[in-house]
Amino acid sequence: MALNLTQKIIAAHLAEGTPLPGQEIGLAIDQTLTQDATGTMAALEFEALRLPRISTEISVSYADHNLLQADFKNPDDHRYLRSFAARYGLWFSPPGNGICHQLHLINFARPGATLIGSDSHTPHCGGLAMLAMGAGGLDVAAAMAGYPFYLLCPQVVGVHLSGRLAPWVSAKDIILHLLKLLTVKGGLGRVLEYCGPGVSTLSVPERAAVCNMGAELGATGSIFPSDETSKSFLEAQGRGGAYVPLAADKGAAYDEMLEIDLNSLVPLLACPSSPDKVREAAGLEEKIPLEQIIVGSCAGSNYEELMTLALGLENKKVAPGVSLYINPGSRQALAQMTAAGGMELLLRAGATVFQPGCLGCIGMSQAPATGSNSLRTFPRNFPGRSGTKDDAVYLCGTPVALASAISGYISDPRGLGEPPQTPPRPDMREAEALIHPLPLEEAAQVELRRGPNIAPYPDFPALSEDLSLTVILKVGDNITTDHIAPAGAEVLPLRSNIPALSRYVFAPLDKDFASRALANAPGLVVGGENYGQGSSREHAALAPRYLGINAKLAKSFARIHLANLINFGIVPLLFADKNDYDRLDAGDKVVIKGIVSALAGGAERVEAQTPAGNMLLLIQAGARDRKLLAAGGLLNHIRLSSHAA
Ligand code: MIC
Ligand code: SF4
Repeated sequence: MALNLTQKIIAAHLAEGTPLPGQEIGLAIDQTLTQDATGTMAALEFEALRLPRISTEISVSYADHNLLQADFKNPDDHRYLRSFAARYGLWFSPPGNGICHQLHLINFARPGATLIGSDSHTPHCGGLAMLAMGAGGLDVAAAMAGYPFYLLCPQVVGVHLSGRLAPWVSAKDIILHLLKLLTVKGGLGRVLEYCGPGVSTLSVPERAAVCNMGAELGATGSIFPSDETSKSFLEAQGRGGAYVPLAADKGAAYDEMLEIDLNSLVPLLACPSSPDKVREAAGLEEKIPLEQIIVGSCAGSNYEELMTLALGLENKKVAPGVSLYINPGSRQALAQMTAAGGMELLLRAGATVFQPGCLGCIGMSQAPATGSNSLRTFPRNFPGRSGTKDDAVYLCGTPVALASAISGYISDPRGLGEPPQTPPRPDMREAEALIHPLPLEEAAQVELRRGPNIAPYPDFPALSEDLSLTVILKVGDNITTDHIAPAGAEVLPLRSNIPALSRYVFAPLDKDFASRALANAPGLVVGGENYGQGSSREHAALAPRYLGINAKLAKSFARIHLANLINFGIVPLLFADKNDYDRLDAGDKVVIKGIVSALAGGAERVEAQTPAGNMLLLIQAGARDRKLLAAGGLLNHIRLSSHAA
């Protein structure tokens, strides 16, 4: 049977289940990545499994998010991660080296392999024909331990590309176009597989940028074939041996097909405060004055982008009143841009160059001023994520950022004349500062160095048969994990200290959530559609669980958040009749009897008694998920299974 590329990689890694869309499957995982904001917890979880060493082909621990050193917490966590990597056989990428996805693409990605990462933009490496997916830290810890990664087998949407991007139209415009078409929940349960003659016109970094922001569609993954362009990219990195040609078989079928004529795309941007509020840059001139522009993030900071900006600013100045910040994606890109003369051009134009890393994308510095507009080449702009309440963040590709930096307003780059020719990437591989895994005997001697901010991992009891829950909060559609477990410079250093972090749960929406949840436990949160979209942070499940939230009831859940809820024993429930959403309010008591028996018996629905009468609720959990939920979460389940064995 003719297979598409996604089906081929799934078939080659199938550990459990039948690979039919919607069925639960387990996949063998070749590589994992973690970053510091989610990785410390993932490392503690791996430690809890009490194994001598990781079992993957490659696992890498990156330090890229928590870069500010305002006190001991972030540097302590980095020291712990470095010792964890040395002890258990991971590569370690120290702070200053760059953003995990940019680094993984150049150093480790290989066509045909599977990758999961504790970061939602892990699909970036789909640009090199990997099946790369975001996951919660506990799932990544389990994969490092050699367990399969469980997910619902996705539908595969073929995205047929024809033509070629016009001058000043960037790869970012391809994905912004798709976001406009499909919205932030349009990719749910799907992998987007790019194909057609337009593929060969895109470089590997451009393909990766498109795959990266597939996360904003809620997609399970995004993938491009591997071809001569992939080969040259790998060879330039000294990794030609990793190349294999890979594409869908002739005549392979897709569950759905989309067509994009690249010639027809124009410069786009996403308006505040959702990546799918997309409109054309043209027509906005003079309308949106800017005080800040940032070129950076995993989706917009490689060598070619930095050089396009630098060459475009040659003999020009950044508009008065605009701060233009550059956050290089990697040390290598920064060194390449410097070697090609870009650094001098940027400095002469008045730009400020920061260290490689996530920085303002996750509110680790670079917060915009009150009441100002900020334009960023980042993947997401959820409300308040920049660190400033009521922020107005616009997202775009590098050409729009360049034109706007010169004018001081959001501008269409097509008025800039001929685009500059970017010189080929200088070879700057020696700039990389990756630390190799240690051999086993040496590794066993390494002492783990935990700082005082690392709190013991909380233990959770098994699920009770009867639940009498109080609705602690009711929220609307498209609630992000940035609402549930906010990021930013104040909170991120607490990611390895759940008691401290839990005080901030839902803080952007409701300052008293944590104290109310603790006082009224066990609790329930009621949500709308696409609940938990955005980042992979398992803290958005773990911290509410710590506050006594036992169940979440929504109209629909985002994929990674759903998996995280199950991993920490929070029962995910759906309204059988979505109109019942209107019948529940904060403070209501919801009683569900016999939930453990319902899970064990495979029941698809349970009845809940509420002040508005009885309601039917659907249990959104597969056969394996039900065991995890009954045990009180994945770690409890693993412990129970290993005792039984
Ligand atoms: C993000 O872009 O939201 C993050 C910060 O990279 C998160 C991970 C985190 O919360 O640590 C993600 O994308 O998963
Ligand atoms: Fe870092 Fe932003 Fe990319 Fe998340 S989206 S990995 S915070 S650069």
